[in-house]
Amino acid sequence: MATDVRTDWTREEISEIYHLPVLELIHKAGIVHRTNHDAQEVQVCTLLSIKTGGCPEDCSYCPQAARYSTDVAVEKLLSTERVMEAALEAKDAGSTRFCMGAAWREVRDNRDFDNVLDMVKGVCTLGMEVCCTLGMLTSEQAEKLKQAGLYAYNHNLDTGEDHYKEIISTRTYNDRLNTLSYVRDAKISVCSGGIIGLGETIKDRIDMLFTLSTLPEHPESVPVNALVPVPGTPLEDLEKVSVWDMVRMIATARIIMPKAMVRLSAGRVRMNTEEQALCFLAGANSIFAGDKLLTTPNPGIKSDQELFQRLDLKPRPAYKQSIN
Ligand code: SAM
Ligand code: DTB
Ligand code: SF4
Repeated sequence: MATDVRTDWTREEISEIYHLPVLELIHKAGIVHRTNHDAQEVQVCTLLSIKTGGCPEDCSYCPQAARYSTDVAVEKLLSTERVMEAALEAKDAGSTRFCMGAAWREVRDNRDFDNVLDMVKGVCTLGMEVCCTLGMLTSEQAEKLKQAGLYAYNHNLDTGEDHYKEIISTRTYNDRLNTLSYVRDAKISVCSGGIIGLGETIKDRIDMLFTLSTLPEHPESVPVNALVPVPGTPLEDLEKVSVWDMVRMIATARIIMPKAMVRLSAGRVRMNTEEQALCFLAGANSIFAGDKLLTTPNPGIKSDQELFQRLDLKPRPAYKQSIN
């Protein structure tokens, strides 16, 4: 029962779950979580920005969009050596997934892409799950990434379809969905989630969860980010989302996509141990470690070690599947 994977959820059903009394919601999500995963395990992932800033898109939350004036300095693509150093360091610090991010609208078939393929091959040899987030792809580019050994591709829906237009004008929701389908067709593991705190309504959140959970197959990985408001971006003054909103989002994702890894992603710098514990109780089972996400601060390794000790958590191994 709790392990049924359904792709025919309705918005009404999702809304009903989202609006359950919050402790009831956490309890239900906890049962689904324990039926499908070892709830003591949390996967530790590391992000690396391999190409920073100067992005032509207008995502209104993003410090890397060229059109906003932020503190982010534009950098060209890192060398494969630099990337390998960072990946080794991440592995030594206990990470089992390494995600390389580029501030690109889309991948172009040029030398930079060839270099990224080399980076993927290199990081693969370390036995970590290799993930990339490079913007839009064609199906041929997805194939090439697969052949290089890419395990997962991150491409977020960010918010519900109606709200999307308020946040980004330089591409459409359908563009995002197309890339996700090329990734799926290339047999690459799909990572797709969103951000809360973009001024969206609860209906927008439910719309996003509906789209994710009614894809032909659920994403294997669903990051839930809280907006990190960055000075200079249009969303710099938006209010911090309440931890209860984060909990509702995580728990609902856990219940409707029981086997997915639900990642407590951006926003942990503004959460204390107790708040993060609530997110794990609600079914989150992964974090990004290291003192930087792509460009914004994240809790350091030491504070995460304390978090794991305090909450009796253990790192989840690479490539581990859900149980049942
Ligand atoms: N350029 C590629 C793209 O947009 O698909 C990949 C990198 S982009 C920075 C990856 C994701 O980071 C975005 O889809 C968004 O969900 C998240 N992100 C960016 N800025 C953020 C912020 N200020 N707060 C929270 N999440 C953010
Ligand atoms: C995701 O959903 N969150 C991560 C990862 N996927 C690429 C990125 C968060 C970025 C936060 C803003 C920054 O550090 O630039
Ligand atoms: Fe560019 Fe990605 Fe930032 Fe949008 S989220 S501006 S596509 S780097």
